[in-house]
Amino acid sequence: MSHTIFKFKSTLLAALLCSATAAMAATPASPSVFFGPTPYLSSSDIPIGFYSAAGATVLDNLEDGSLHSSLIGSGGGSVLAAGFAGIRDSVDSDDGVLNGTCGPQTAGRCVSWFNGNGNSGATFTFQGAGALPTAFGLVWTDGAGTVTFSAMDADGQSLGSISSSSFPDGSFAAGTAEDRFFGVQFAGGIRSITIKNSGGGIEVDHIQYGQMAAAVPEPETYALLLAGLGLMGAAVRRRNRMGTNRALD
Ligand SMILES: [Ca+2]
Ligand SMILES: [Ca+2]
Ligand SMILES: [Ca+2]
Repeated sequence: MSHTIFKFKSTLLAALLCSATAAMAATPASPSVFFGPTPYLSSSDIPIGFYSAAGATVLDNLEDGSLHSSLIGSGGGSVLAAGFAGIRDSVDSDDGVLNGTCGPQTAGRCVSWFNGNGNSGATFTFQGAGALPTAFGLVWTDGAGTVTFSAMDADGQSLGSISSSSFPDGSFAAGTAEDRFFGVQFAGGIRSITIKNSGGGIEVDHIQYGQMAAAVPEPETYALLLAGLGLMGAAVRRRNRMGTNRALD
């Protein structure tokens, strides 16, 4: 008899634990989180909390004249190498000195990604081996009008977008005070990011990705886990007591 009761309780406990696990699994993936636009003069301006403690896996400043092999750039632009001295606008630190500029006055350095059509913008798609990035960003360095940053998940579904028109200074020189970081985190993996602006051309730099810090479980998940553990503890206590009673009988 007691064996049957124990078996019933074990089944009940297993069912309860299963339902708690199912509830955890059924919790929708955390939504995407957008970062920026925030001022960016060097990699030390990556927003706190954007990457896990390991930092960026790849941060491409384009100074070697090509896009990192784990990325495909599309939208009509390309790496803007030497020869476009009048319009290059790179991240400030890429010439080795934080001085409010990185551009034509610095021979052979200050390389950016440029598209003469800001409306087409620039898309960077991850094509590397292994898991998709869960944190993916870049730095907008020049353009005009309203700037819009968006992202796609592994299946090509939109992860949303953010827009702002408050920071472009309307100058095509290499000033860096307007330069802004944009990024997105998504635990389910990010396939690509896109940035566009509604006026003029567009320049970007410091295309970068990595893994976001592990998500902190929601309070409801903790409650379910604790409830499951509590049930298990109660069942064990009851089983021990029954065992003691039987021994006394
Ligand atoms: Ca500089
Ligand atoms: Ca650069
Ligand atoms: Ca700029």
